[in-house]
Amino acid sequence: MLMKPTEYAQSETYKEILSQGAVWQSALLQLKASNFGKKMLGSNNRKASLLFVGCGTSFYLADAAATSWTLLTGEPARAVPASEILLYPSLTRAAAGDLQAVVISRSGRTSETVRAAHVLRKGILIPTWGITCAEKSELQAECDSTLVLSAADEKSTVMTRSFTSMLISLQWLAATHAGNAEFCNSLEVMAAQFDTRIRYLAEQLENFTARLSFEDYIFLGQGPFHGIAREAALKVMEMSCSYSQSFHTLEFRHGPKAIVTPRTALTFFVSQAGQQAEVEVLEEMKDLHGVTIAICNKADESIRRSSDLVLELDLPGDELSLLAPHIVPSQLMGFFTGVAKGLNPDLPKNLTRVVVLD
Ligand code: F1P
Repeated sequence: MLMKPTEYAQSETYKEILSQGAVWQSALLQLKASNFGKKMLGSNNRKASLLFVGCGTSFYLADAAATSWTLLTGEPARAVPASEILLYPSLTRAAAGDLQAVVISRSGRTSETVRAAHVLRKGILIPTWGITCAEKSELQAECDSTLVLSAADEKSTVMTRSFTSMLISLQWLAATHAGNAEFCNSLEVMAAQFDTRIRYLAEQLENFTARLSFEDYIFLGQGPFHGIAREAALKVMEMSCSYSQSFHTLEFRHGPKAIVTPRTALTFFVSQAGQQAEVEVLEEMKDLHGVTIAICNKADESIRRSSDLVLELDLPGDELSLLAPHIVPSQLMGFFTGVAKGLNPDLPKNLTRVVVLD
C-alpha cells in the first residue's frame, strides 16, 4: 500500500532527513560547548595518526571522516570496521606507537564497536576517543573521552542526520586542529543555509522516483566522496530493499560497468577536484544507456549534457565543507524509492536499530 504524501510526511525518517540543517547547527553548538576538542587535540599524549572505527553507516562515516582529516590536517588517517579490530588486532597493533582512535557509534551500544573500543584502549593501549548521539552509553564507558551529540539522535532505525552531524563535527575538529577557522566558519554558514535547499531536493527526488524505477543502483565517488558513495548505496539498500553498490568513480570502468542497462541508476558525486575525469565516466555510462544522476554543488554544461537528473546543492564554501550535504539527495532517494515500492522506511526489512551480539 503506497503511503500518501500526508502519510509519509509523518514518517520519523522523513522528518529526521528534513531536520538536518537545523540539527547541524545544534550539533555544532553542542560540540563548541563541550571541551571535547581541547581534550582530544590538546592532550600531551596526542598521536599523529588517526584510526576511525565504526559499523555500518558509522563505518562509512569513519571513511568520510578519515579522508576529511587528512585533507584538512595533512596527518595520516584511515577507517576500519570495528570487526577488523576484533578479528585482526595485529593489523592495528603494528602501528600502535603512533596511533590514536576515534570510535563512532550513534547508539553507543553496537557490540562490535564497544568491544573494539575496549581492545584499543585496554589491549593495544592507544588513546581512544568516542563520538555518539546517545547519553551515558557503553561506548562512553570504554573511551578516554566521548563527544555526545544528543541533538542529532534519531528515533529511526536508519541513520541520516546522525551520520551528517557526526561527520560535520569531526570535520570541525580537524579544521580546528589545523588552525583553519575559515573552514569552521564555512561549516556554520553551510548549515544555516541548507534549510533553503532541502525542500527543493526532496521535491526533485520525489518526482524522479515516482517516474522511474530501476533494477539496480550504482553510486560513484572519489576521494572524500567515496565514503559518501558507500553510505548512499547503504541508504538505498536499507530503505528500499534495492540492489545497490558503490565504487571509486574511475574504478567503475574496470569491469563493473558490464552490468549497465537502461534499468541501472548511476549516481555520480561529481567533485570539483576530479570533475573532468569523473565527467568522462559519466559520458561513457550515458553512452551505455544507463540512467545518470549527477550530485554536485554547481553543475556546468558538461555535467548537464550527460545527466538525466542534476541535483545541485548550490551552497557557499570550500568543497570539503559541503561533503555532508552531498549525502542528503541519496537519503531522499532511498526514502522515496522505498515509499514508491510500498515499503515503510521507518520499519526497514530485516534491520534492527542496534546490532547487539550475545
Ligand atoms: C550502526 C548500525 C547502523 C545501521 C543499523 C544498525 O549503529 O550498523 O549503521 O544503520 O541501524 O546499526 P551505531 O553503532 O552507529 O549505533
